[in-house]
Amino acid sequence: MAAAVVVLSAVTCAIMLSINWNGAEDSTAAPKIDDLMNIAIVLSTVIFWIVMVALAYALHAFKVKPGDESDGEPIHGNTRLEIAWTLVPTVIVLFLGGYSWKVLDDIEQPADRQLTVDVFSQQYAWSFGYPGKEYAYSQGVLHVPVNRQIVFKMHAQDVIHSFWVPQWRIKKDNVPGITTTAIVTPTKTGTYQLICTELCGFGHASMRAKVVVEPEAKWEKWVAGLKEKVPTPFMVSVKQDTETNPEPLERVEAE
Ligand SMILES: [Cu+2]
Repeated sequence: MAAAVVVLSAVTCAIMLSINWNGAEDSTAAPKIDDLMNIAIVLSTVIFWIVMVALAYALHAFKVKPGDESDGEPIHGNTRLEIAWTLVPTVIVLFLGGYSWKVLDDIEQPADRQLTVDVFSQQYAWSFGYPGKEYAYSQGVLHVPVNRQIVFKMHAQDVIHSFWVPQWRIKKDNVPGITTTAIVTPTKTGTYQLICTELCGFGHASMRAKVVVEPEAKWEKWVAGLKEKVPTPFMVSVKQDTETNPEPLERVEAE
């Protein structure tokens, strides 16, 4: 049985780990999150096969004999086994919890020269505000500089949406009334898709935006060329958002 678990786990892990689940790793967070996911895959695969092999063995070994109509024997249980199947999952869950905590902490470590970008989500569109540049505003397209830590402040206008650029790995819900934050450091230039990944209504599937990661000088030029300013209702929504984000208040008053 142990040999069966080892062989089946090895084959399944080889297949699962060879698949590139989330595309290129284009942020500092991506390799860390992929490592975490790979560890979770290996652990779940081994547990899956322990359960399956034990189940197959039990189905075969304890099958009732033909003609046997008697009740099963009353069995008290197996204390050692029960302790084992309580302790082992507890240790695994605590390990994964602790490891995830460390990964998230690493990813969110504040870097020098953070850049804050406001993200406005509504049924079914994304738009963006660039502070420090007189609240320059872009709709449907997000530009960010490469190799700079970006703090995305999310402001949902109606229902819950979720911010996700697969190649960055980071995914964050946008919740009405609350400012949620996602911290991302893109490491490669290129064009990506921002995808809404929380079912938000009829047009959810088409709620996407273009993301351009470019060298900082090019990004500055692009922001400087933006004509629109963040519309007042959006600035108000920033103000109405959570009390944990006092910074935008001044920006509303400044407007
Ligand atoms: Cu959506």
